[in-house]
Amino acid sequence: MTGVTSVTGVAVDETMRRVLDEEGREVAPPPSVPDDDLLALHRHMLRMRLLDQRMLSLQRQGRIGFYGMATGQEASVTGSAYPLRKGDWVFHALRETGVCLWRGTSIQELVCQLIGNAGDVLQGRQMPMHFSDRKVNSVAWSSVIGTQLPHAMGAAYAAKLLKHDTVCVGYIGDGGTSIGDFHAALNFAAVWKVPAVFFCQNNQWAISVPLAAQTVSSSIAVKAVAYGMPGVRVDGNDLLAVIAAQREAVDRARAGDGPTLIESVTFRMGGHSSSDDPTRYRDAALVETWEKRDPVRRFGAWLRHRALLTDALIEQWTTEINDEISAAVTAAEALPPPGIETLFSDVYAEMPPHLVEQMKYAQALGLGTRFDGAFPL
Ligand SMILES: Cc1ncc(C[n+]2csc(CCOP(=O)(O)OP(=O)(O)O)c2C)c(N)n1
Repeated sequence: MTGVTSVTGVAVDETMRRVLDEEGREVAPPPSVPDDDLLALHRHMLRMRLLDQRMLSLQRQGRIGFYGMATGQEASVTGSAYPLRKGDWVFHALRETGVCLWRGTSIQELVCQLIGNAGDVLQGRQMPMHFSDRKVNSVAWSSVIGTQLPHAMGAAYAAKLLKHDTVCVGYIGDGGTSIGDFHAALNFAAVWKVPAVFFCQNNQWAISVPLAAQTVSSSIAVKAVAYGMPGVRVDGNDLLAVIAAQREAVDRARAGDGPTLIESVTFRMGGHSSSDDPTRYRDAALVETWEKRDPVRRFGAWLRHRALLTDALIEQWTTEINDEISAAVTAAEALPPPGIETLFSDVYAEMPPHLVEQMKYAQALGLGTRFDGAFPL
């Protein structure tokens, strides 16, 4: 183990933790997860993968404006969601919509948000893919990267003051760690010993900027040493290793022992978003190397060694998921834009008379809202 110890005596482990090798063979004891959950976790990663393919195709057909894929990062996303309880809070960004889906958001709700229609839980007020969902404790986020971490830290501080038994997980990318918010959040979180986990998906790229141009630290996990909190480096394409690391950090936070920084080492297989062409700035050979580390295939191989997974099951899931996506798209595309009254609602507990008057006027004119543009991000 390569390790560094902070002045507070907190150890930072820079070894990349693994449970499975790239062929899906055990190299360390797996975390305890019931068989039904193991299958549900695999199905969820497959669902994320198929959803990405279908949504990208929808974007290319001009039926949605913008999409951000998590292809290649399914284990990192799913494994970080699994140890959380229903009442925990997630402060995520573009790459972690799969966390919401795991926690109960439907694909139809996501598609409605991508269109920004009457079925959108955010009522068309956010950019496509800037998804959040109150019913699964996923907090609204902005495009400004890194902002999720101070929000997570603040909410965790509130939870501590209120003596709530909840953990707040703030997600960030490798690029986001260069933002001042990363420092502010980690510093305060450690000083106040709040129940937070900072989960960095190091997917090696911040749009076209590679990690080496982002930081010359030996890892992202090692940055935790300066804040006096544990830093953990985990193979983000190894679902079981991510579950183990996240479970340890979440349990630690819930026990009142303070925050943890997790660096989940993974790779963004696709473009930064549907507006990006990664072939312009990175080698095909690098992408091929990471294709061999596919997280879905790796976990699937382990399940097969244990005789839990079969081709028939994969086929059945693929059909079910594709049908689910098709039905969601059909239903979402049939919905109208958000009602004009949503322009006025949710600002005041009781709408002031002048807004009531304006709303009635807009409704009488039959005004509607519609956005058909493409986003340049
Ligand atoms: C403060 C800020 N600077 C720049 C941008 C433009 N921008 C959007 S996404 C992105 C890269 C983010 O990379 P990373 O944090 O590694 O997360 P990833 O998208 O790879 O998951 C940048 C630079 C932004 N949205 N906010």
